[in-house]
Amino acid sequence: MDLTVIVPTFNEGPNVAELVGRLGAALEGRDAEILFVDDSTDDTPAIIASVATTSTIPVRLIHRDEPVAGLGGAVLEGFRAARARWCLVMDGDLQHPPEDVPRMLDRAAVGDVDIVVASRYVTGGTAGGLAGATRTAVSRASTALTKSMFPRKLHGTTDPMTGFFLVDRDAIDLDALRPRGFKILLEILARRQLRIGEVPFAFASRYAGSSKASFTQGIRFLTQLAMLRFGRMSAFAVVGGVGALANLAIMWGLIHLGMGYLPAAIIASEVTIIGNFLLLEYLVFSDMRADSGLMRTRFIKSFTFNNVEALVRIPVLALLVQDAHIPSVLAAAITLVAAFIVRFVFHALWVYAPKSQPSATPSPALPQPTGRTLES
Ligand SMILES: Nc1nc2c(ncn2[C@@H]2O[C@H](COP(=O)(O)OP(=O)(O)OP(=O)(O)O)[C@@H](O)[C@H]2O)c(=O)[nH]1
Ligand SMILES: [Mg+2]
Repeated sequence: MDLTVIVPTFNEGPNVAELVGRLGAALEGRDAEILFVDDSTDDTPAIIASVATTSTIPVRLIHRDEPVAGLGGAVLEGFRAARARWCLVMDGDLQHPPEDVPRMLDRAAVGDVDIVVASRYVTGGTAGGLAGATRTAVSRASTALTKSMFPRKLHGTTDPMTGFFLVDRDAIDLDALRPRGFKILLEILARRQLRIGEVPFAFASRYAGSSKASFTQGIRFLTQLAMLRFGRMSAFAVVGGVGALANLAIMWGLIHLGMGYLPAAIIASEVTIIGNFLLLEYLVFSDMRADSGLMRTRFIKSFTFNNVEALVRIPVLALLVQDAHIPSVLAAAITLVAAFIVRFVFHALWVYAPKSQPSATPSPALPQPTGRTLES
């Protein structure tokens, strides 16, 4: 088989017949299959099954009852199940015109690239289908930010965030991918230096159905970027830094309201500890939560650890200053750095340790794959 077309779908029923029909026409005479990886909560799987019976090319369906890692996880599952070595990934809402697929195949057939990216931003392409000026600006800005963070790996592409690309599955290390959220192409390109080819395409409007893009997806994307570029520890450090600032601000506010500095410091610390825990849950360790038991248990561990740490750090500081004669500011810095490292190790290995067998997308006990800093 020459080609597997992977289509991730979430409640795209009204688009299925149109997509399969146009793909069938565009791929006439080629040995290709369409593979839907579906996380729908509506009747989309039934529609796919019925369209499959009249399609001119083979249609397969993987329906995930327990979706792992959203859109990116679906595409990864598609790569694993694909019958062909070359896989084309496209949206199920016809924003990616099936008629452009032959041009992508022709580009790959030249034989000098591992991946062909269909770009909205190369000469000849357009992003007209992006709804509204805000979406366009967000897309442009995040593309620039992403490219600046991986200047070498993304050098060959103007559109590292597109969901429309053709890739040689043998050129990517599926086990190294840790998809989170929407941007699977970024995950692929940032992990390993690939030879990239590009063809322009006109991004269309949605054919039917509704968008799954959201503000939450935007936050997920920024975390994905930070983790890919700097590793999990840096995301942890950012959260810690934000917490420290919040701590001081709350303390300052309470003192201005007339509270004594000690109770103010205690309240500020406890509020910050709780806030930090929530940020860790939803940003830094979101991919490890599912396998690490109850949120309540994680909270108790994290809360206890941070309070014990605060209680232990001060006497240690006194020891360093009085007995080891280290200057107090240097001693404070040493305790803070040590506390940071211990806190990270504690959270990564204990609070978020997998309880069950890893589910479909492996969640490592060590934050290694996502945590690894990547060369650009
Ligand atoms: N399997 C799976 N597919 C998803 C999921 N979320 C989105 N999709 C699919 O991914 C593709 C892209 O999602 P869209 O909602 O079109 O995102 P978008 O193109 O940024 O947003 P619009 O411009 O409004 O269309 C579509 O085919 C969706 O059905 C998911 O959690 N699982
Ligand atoms: Mg879309």
